[in-house]
Amino acid sequence: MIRKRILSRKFNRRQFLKSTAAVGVLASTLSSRHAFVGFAQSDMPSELLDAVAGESGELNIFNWSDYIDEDTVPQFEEEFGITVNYSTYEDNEELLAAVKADPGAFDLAVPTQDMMFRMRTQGLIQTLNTAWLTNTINLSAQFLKPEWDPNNEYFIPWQWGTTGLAYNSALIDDPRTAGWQLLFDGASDFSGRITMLNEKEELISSPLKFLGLSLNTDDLGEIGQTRDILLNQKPHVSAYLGAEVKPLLITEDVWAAHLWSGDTFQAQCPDEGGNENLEYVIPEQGAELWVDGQVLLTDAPNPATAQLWMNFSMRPSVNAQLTNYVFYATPNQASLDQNLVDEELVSNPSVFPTQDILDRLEFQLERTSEEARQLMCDIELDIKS
Ligand code: N2P
Repeated sequence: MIRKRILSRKFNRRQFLKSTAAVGVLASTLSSRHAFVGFAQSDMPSELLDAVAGESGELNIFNWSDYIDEDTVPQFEEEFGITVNYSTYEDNEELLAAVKADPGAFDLAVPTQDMMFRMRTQGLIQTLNTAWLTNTINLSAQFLKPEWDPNNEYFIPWQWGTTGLAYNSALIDDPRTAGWQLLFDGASDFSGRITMLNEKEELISSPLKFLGLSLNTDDLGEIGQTRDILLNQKPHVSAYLGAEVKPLLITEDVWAAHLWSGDTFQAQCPDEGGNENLEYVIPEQGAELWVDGQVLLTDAPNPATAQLWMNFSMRPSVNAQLTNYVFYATPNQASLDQNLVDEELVSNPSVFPTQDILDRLEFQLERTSEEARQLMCDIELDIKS
């Protein structure tokens, strides 16, 4: 069969670094020019800076692994004289457990929109001071007043993306790569060579989509059908994990993975020893669309400094730099309008899905049915035990 490339060419980190450096030059020219008139901090209200001055001078950030470019923290530290302690997690459950186990260890974290609901219900996050967050005006319309945060008072979007299928096109030449059938119908053909994401919301969403169902269904019969699919697949799954699959995809120990868009492109990146045979597919049956956002933890020791960071992250140049490095999509419309995001990313529908693709995608919302939630926990237990 003729193998159709999903990506016209592979992302190239060197090229991104070049464009990032160019942005850096522009930004520093601007800030030194405007520093004269106080530009560098003009987007930070003086009440915010005063509140920051009364805090410890440190900031404790808890974020997903491989989700920031290497210059962002040093830039913030240098501009504001803050020391950042940066820790990472691999999925939302790990984040939740860590925040509960050690309240006060972190100032801010970056859950996915559906985990934000859970954290809010459990009293783990607090409202933001929206008057301090002047750069919210830079956000794209779809992230202003979203269903999960109608007043933009809890959740400052960081990056967004999709959860789909990563596979090695040199090892798998199979029409089932068009969708979820590769990981389910094809599981026995690639036994021991496939991995699935660990978190139950993502794990159960994939067979729901494979069945043509909504990933937000509360119907117990529909959710129940995923149990058999996942149990049949289980003997062939080598692990349930997230970003840690990247080195295994690169070495070709794993041939196909249930994975997020940007992490797949990172594993593919030739300048970092990536594997250029990797492809990313948004399955034809549809998939999950998500946004990860920054939340202020209830026991944050430095709440003003955390909001200084959030406002900084919404500067067009800062958010574009993240996207250019991590290969996820920016929620910052001003970054796009100012052409700060590399064209190769903007024009790639696997990174910024076009409307016809978006029509097949769904955000995971709060599951209100207690029975449905319980059933998902039972299924997870069956799969993981
Ligand atoms: C970053 C993964 C974030 C994607 N490595 C999950 N929302």
